[in-house]
Amino acid sequence: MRIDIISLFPEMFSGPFGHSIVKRACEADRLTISITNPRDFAFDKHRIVDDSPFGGGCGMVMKPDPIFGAVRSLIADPDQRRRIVLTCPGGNRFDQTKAKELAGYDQLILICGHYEGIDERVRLHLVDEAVSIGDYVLTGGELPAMVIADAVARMIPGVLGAAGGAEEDSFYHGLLEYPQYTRPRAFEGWEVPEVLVSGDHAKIDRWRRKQSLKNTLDRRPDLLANLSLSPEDTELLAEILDEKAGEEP
Ligand code: 21W
Repeated sequence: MRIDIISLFPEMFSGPFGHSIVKRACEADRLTISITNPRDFAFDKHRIVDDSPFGGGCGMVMKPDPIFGAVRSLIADPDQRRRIVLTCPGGNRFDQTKAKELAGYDQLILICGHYEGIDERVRLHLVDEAVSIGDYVLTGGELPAMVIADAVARMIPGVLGAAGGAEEDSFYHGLLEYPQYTRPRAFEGWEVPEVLVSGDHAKIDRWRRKQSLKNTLDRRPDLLANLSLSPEDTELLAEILDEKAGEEP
């Protein structure tokens, strides 16, 4: 897969993409990440990429032509499966389902907005979809693009090594994760749950599934509402509810 990021601040990406699994994915040739600066597609004397808004108002708006030029320069094969995504505070909320969906394309082009916004013709005539990473205000689309690229990269088959597949993730199966422990077995008097050192793997699986269900019920009941539970899950949930009834008489 190829991820192209269009940004006026290419330096911002060297840190995050110089580390972590994204770097390993690139080294393994599963993924190519490339940053393109729209300024390289501004052909006036001062290479201007922004201008004041028509109709008045404060702040600057990104001009459409450098962004169209940058995107067009990145389209090598018109028949490729490609998605052009604009990072935008008002876009569709990015989530794990979207990450998985975007990982299915051959090429993902992420356009980072900056300043007060982008000329609307980019959204109307260039972009397939606008995406937000949550309800808080950032200074630009660069951090969102990094978040999206990271989440998409780890969904590419073969990118996650033996150390933890995406199949085990929280959200992947719709539940929160179970608690994890490592050595020492007793730390400052706090012991690791007995079941985890029992060696009984069926029992351990059942305990973990129950903890996942309990965490989800306690902290994100909205996630449970959207799941179809197996008969074992239903049984575990009944146990959890029984235990709760016992705790709060
Ligand atoms: C913040 C851009 C505020 C524009 C019309 C009139 C991308 C983001 C961003 C930013 C405004 C994302 C206006 C979560 C985010 C992003 C920068 C407001 C003012 N419009 N996800 N006046 N949060 N943020 N525009 O901030 O580009 S994805």
